[in-house]
Amino acid sequence: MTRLSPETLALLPGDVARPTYDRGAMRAGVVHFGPGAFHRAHQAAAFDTLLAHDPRWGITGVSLHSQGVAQALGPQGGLYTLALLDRQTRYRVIGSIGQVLTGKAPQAILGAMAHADTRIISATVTEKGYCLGADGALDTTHPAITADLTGAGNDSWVPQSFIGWLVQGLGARRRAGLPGLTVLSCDNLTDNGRKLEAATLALAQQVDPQTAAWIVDQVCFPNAMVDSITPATDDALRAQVAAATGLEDAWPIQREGFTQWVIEDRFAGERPALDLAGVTFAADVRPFEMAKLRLLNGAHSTLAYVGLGLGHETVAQAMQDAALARFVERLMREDIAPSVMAPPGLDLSRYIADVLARFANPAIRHLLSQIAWDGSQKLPYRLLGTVREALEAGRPITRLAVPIAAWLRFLERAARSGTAITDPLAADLLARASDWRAVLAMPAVFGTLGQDAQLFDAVAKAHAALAAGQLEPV
Ligand code: CS2
Repeated sequence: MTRLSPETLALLPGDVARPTYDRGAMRAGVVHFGPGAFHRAHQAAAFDTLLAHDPRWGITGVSLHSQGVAQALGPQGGLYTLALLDRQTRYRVIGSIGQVLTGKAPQAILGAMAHADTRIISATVTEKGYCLGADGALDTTHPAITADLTGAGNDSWVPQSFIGWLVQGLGARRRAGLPGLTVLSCDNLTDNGRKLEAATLALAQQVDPQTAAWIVDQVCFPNAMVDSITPATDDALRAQVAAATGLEDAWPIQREGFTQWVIEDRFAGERPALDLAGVTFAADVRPFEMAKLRLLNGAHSTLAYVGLGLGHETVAQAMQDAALARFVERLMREDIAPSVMAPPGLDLSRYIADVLARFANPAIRHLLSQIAWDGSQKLPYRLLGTVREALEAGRPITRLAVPIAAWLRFLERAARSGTAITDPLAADLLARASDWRAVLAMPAVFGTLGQDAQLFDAVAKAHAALAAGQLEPV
């Protein structure tokens, strides 16, 4: 079968959307770390829309630790197909990614970051890519950060961590006399821009104080909230895309029709006109982040750990389980919503109903096991902040303890059956998993909350209820 590429674009059927701009005239205004599915489903599509108006906002992707994306997109000239899963699936070929660099070419990465065309360095490196401790600050005991703390303030240093790369890339810009730029985090962390700013400065102050001062002066780190459900690519999608487009695509992407991107209006220099692609610029993104992380992602992780325990495979299947769907809705409405400050103009009750309808969408096969990845990194942002605030306000945490207990049981099952889990703390978690109390005592995940007697009690009850096949402790 013929491969998707700039030369074969014209073979696409008329109903498949494709770049309407001259890709040859595209310049790379963005260097993006982590060009995985979430980025390619969402931000790259927004820039693809913007490129029809302004050729300066192409993207150079950077995959530090894997070759897969570069290998898939290289022969396709950066092109890939996005399947939009609505009542009727629509297909769109995205052209905004010009090239993908890998960690094997550090000088090329540095060259891209310190290029005059680059105005934004953005990231979807997932929670663990930030190397933060439970307090949200840079974890200086993290092996990649320990290595980067010996980094030199010159162009030959090859950093290990994403934070190290930011310090190095921004340092190279400073040394080249280039202006600062905007560093845009698009990951699911509360206060993502501020946390990234603090972590970058913490490392820069140690290894390159001149660059640290320059960052304070010249670089902005807006907060941002990104939302679109993006199930991982599988062979079924590859086959579906081949059938619909007539071309072979090594790595197509799929996402739900819904998409939202809210960016804090805090740019260094020019702000791209992403509003043309439906992006909202807001003075304060925190209320949007909080509503999304606590309600949507909190409920997602609950469905994942409780649902897997009940033998469900996908989010939509778990939502068909009436008792589980009812439990998740009550959790959102009665336990999470009171800790969420609604963004201006957003009706929380309506938001909850919309999120639940998105979860129930039968057109989306979103594996619970995908959401269950990296629990130690996700739970603090998705559920533990809500628990902490509920405790402070004297609200009950009976139901909030259920997803925590379900995660502990998920770890227990994995340890017992010898199944590998994806989590940067996997070894420690699995070593402790046979006794949930030992996991709850891990400060790297629970901070001081692990010592809270009320939480301990609620988790014990939830754990016992789940073991007895009940969702709610009585
Ligand atoms: C999911 C998210 O995998 C997960 O942990 O909860 O990726 C979720 O689909 C997105 O945040 C939705 O915007």
